Amino acid sequence: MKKKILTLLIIHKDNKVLLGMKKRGFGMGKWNGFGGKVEKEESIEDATKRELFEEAGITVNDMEKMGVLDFSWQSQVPPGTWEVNIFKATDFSGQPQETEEMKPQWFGVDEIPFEKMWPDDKYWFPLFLENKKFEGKFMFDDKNNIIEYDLHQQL
Ligand code: 6OG
Repeated sequence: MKKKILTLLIIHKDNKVLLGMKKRGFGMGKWNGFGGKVEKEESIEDATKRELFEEAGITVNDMEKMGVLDFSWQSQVPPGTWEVNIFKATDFSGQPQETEEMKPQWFGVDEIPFEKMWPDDKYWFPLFLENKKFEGKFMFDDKNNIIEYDLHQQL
């Protein structure tokens, strides 16, 4: 089965998170962290930083891996999995700016717009916000509803 490796980084600073409105392509119209596909011969960490700069114009030095989630779609032909590696950073350099792909915006941790995010986010975001590490998998139908999932905190 084919596996694609992707990255997702969320800045979490002073009870706020920086998300971006995806303006095109996969996930268009949803708020999400910044990220994308890991390229050949690129490390996951390098891809995470590259995507953050491309999508929001900022850079991070330190980041922490918080979780790994496998996503798959029931009717996907051929079957495959997206492995999304989720990172947190607290400090960054530069000023978040709108790009062709994303429009960044800060949200208070009590005002995260889950109804306009991927449906898996409401399951793992609470762990992320509490600095708990996690792993899991989610399967979606062709309307992006969750059919089944499994999520564990990593101790
Ligand atoms: P590009 O197509 O922009 O990379 N991603 C997901 N994020 C969440 N929260 N839930 C999902 O559930 C996701 N599936 C993919 C990974 C896509 C970006 O979207 C993330 C990448 O950061 C299905 O290159």
